[in-house]
Amino acid sequence: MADCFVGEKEYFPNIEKIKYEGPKSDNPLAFKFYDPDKEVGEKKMKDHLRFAVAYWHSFCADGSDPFGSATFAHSWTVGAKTPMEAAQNKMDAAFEFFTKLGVGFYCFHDRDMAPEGDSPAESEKNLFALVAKAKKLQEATGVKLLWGTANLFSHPRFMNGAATNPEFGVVALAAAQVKAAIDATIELGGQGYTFWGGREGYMSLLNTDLKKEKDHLGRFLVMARDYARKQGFKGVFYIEPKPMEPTKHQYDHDAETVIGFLRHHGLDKDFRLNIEANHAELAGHDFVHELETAAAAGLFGSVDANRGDPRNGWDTDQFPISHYETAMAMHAILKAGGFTNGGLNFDAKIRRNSVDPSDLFIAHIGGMDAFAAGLEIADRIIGDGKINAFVKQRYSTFDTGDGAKFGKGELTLEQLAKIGTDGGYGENGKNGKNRGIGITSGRQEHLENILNRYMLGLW
Ligand code: XLS
Ligand code: CA
Ligand code: CA
Repeated sequence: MADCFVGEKEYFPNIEKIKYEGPKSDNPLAFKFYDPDKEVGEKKMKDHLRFAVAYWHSFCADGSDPFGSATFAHSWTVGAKTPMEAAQNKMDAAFEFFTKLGVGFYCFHDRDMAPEGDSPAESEKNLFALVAKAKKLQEATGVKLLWGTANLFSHPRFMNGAATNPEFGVVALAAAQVKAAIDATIELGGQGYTFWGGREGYMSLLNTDLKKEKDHLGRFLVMARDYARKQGFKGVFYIEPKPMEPTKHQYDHDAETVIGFLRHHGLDKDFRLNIEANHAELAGHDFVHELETAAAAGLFGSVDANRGDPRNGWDTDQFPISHYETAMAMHAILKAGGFTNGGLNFDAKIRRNSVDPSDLFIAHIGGMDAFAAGLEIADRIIGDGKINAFVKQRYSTFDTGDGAKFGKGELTLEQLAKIGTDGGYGENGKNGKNRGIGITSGRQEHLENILNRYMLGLW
């Protein structure tokens, strides 16, 4: 497969480019639903879904967890004489993987790509050596950068936070890292830059000045935005909400919280939300709730595609497999106009006992198929129109007359109250057909049954 790897060594030698073989295929290394060039509505599947691979889980994680050591023996680290050599090999493996899988994008943290040096200057030098290589590999393969970010949570210096750290020196070191990661993202033509507030939160209010920390976070993001724009960054900034873990409380708690924060700091023109399914679950929300909340504010941007485990409340970052969830998500995304700069980034990791090199491919294939199926179901929902027509009809009393005036803000409370008393809407049980106005079925079960027919293609 000489066209699928550009380094000297092939890291996945027994795996060929993954092809679409359809739902009846028994081949675990083939797509069952994701047919990249298939037209769905007005776009090809690949342009709707804009899949990205997460560098960190796929090429950096070693299978260790709090109870046990590494289980993955990555072929790209074996035999490397220095951390920089290992990082170069890892990048060859990553681009071979992207190409064989057939994704258009990837996402990375600075420290995924290059090892930390002995000083900020050395760390930056390491990063830019790898950025130069990534640039060549992007050109050779056509794979693009969806977004870049800085890892402001792994190093012990960030144990009390980065932009919200109680020590100024740590905030300054975080700035050095963010500045370099923004430069790297610009150099690689990144379409976005993400802030996930790794440890921007608190473990105890007894030792925390909450107001100061939140002010510092806002100030830091304004500075980062201004710097990136000055350097010519045209992409989108994202905040990725998460309610907890690793801190007890993260300031970017959920979509609604982040929307308020962005507006408060005047960041809502430059920032959008990157919604992660597992984080929604940790916040006690459905994935689709977070997507619709972001979209309703005009701030939907991108997605970290994964799933949690509803039984344990951890950030397990498993690959998405539920067609119900992906259908609801794609319906929300299509209603919001689809992706522009964003995409579906698989922020997901294989389990630590998935040690066969093919497992990484199979996991991504499953996730891509789940979203392709979700896209088709969402397209049926929209194309057939029954559900959306019901919703439109449900609010139709606001389309004309006084209802429309209310929507446009053309009524005072006195006027609205007068319509209530004199407008002929009746009292309970008198003018309404049944038990009075407002006693109208929400038809939830009926709509759920329609959805299930779309799910199975039996509409
Ligand atoms: C961790 C986050 C992280 C961000 C990128 O929970 O999901 O991986 O997506 O820093
Ligand atoms: Ca994430
Ligand atoms: Ca996560």
